[in-house]
Amino acid sequence: MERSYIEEAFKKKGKVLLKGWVHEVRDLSKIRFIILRDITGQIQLVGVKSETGEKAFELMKSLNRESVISVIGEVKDSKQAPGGKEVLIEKIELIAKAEHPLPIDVSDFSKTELPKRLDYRFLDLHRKQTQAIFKVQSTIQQAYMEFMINEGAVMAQFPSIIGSSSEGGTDLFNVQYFEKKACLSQSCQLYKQMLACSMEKVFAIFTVWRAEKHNTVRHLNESRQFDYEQAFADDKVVMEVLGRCVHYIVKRVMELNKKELELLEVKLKIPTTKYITFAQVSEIMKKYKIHVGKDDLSGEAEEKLGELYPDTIVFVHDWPLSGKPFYIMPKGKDLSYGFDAIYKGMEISSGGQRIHLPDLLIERLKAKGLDPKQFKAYVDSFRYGAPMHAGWGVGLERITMLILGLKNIREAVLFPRDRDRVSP
Ligand code: AMO
Repeated sequence: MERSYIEEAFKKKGKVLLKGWVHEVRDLSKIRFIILRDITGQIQLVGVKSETGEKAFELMKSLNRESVISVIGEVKDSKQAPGGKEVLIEKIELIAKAEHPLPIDVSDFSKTELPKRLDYRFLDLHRKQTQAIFKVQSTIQQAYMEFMINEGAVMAQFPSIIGSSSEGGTDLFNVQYFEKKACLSQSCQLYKQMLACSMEKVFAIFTVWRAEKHNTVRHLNESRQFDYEQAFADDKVVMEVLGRCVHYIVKRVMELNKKELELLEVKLKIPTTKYITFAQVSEIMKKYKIHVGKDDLSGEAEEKLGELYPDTIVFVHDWPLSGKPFYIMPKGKDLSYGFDAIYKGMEISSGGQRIHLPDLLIERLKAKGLDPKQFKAYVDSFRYGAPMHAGWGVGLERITMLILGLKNIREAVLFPRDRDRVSP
C-alpha cells in the first residue's frame, strides 16, 4: 500500500497508510487517541480496544511523544475530530522510538528558551512553528531565483576560500591553505564584479563569513547573501531592480505560504519604495533627536525609518564615501554612489555603483589602508574592457527575520554560527 500524506488523507475515503510523528496521546482506557503529524498536517487516530486488537491497543499506550509510527486504518467522518475526519486504526507499527523525557518543550508555544532550542535544533524542527519559518525561507529563495531568472540573470557559484579580504576590515576568518595564508570569503563581491564585466547580469546565493566579535540579535558569523551585479548600470538602476525583487519575494510568500503566515500570525503587505539621501535622513533624525553617525545610520535611525515609512523599502543613497567599502564609486569628494536599503526598520541590503577604473580603484584601496598588491587580479580585471557596473547584496536571514517579524536572527537560520556556537 502506498503512503498517503495527512493532507491527502483528509480528502480520501477507505483505507490509508500514514507515516509520521506522535504529536499527542490521549488514553480514555477503552478508547485511545493519537494525534499524528507529518509535514503536511495533523490527523486524529483512534484505537478502540474491542476493534483494534490487543497488541496494537497496548502499543498505543506506550508511545512517547515524537516517536515515529506507521498506521493503516480507515478514514471516517467525525464531528468531534479536528478537521472533521479521523482514522480508525487497524494496524500500527513503531518505526522509531523517541526517548522520554524530551530535552526541550516541543509544544506549539514552547517554553524552552532559544539557546536551548538551538542546542537541540534537530528536535526544535519537529515544531510546526519552526518548520513554518523554514518553509517561508524556502519560498524566499525560490522567489529570488525565479525573479533573477526572469530578469535574464545568470546564476553563479564563487569560491569560498579566497586570498584577501573582499570587504576590507579586519573581520576575517583565517585559513591555512597549504603553505599560504587564505581566508573564508566575507562576500563574493570581487568575483561577482569580475563576472558581470562579461556576463552582464549575474546572481548568486552565497555563504559569507564575518569574524565580528559582537553578539547581537541581527548579526551572524556565517550568513547567506542574495547577490546581484549588472553591467552598464549605476546605483539608480540596481536600486530599482532591488525594489522589484523584494516586492516579488513578498508577493510569492503571500501566495505560497498562507498557512505558515497564519500559523506565525504574520500579516504582510506588498512593499512600496522610497528614495532618500543620507543627508536628508540626517536632517529628519535631528528632528527626533536620534543620533546618526557621520557615515553610518544607527540602529535607532533605521528603526525610525521603518516607523515613518512602514511596508516600504527605503533606499538611502548618496552615502558618505568614508562609510562605504573601497569598491564603491565616489560621487565628488565626500559622497558615493553607494546605498543601503532599509525595510521594516532594519538594513536588508547594501550596494552601489562600483569602481571599474583601475587607477581610481588603487587610490581607494590605499585610502582604506589596504595593499593594492593583494588585489592585483581584481584590479587587473578592469584593464581589458570592463564596463561600468553596479549591484547589491541582501542578507537571506535578515530578510526572513524581517518578513516574519522574528525578534532574533538566529530563529531564521537552521544551524546558526555565532560567537558562542559552532554546534550542532
Ligand atoms: P554588506 O556587508 O552590507 O554588503 O552585506 C549585505 C547584507 O547582508 C546582510 N549581512 C548580515 N546578515 C547577518 N549577519 C551579518 N554579520 C551580516 N552582514 C551582512 C545584511 C546586509 O545588508 N558586498 C556587499 C554587498 C554589495 O555591495 O553588493 C556586502 O557584503 O542584510
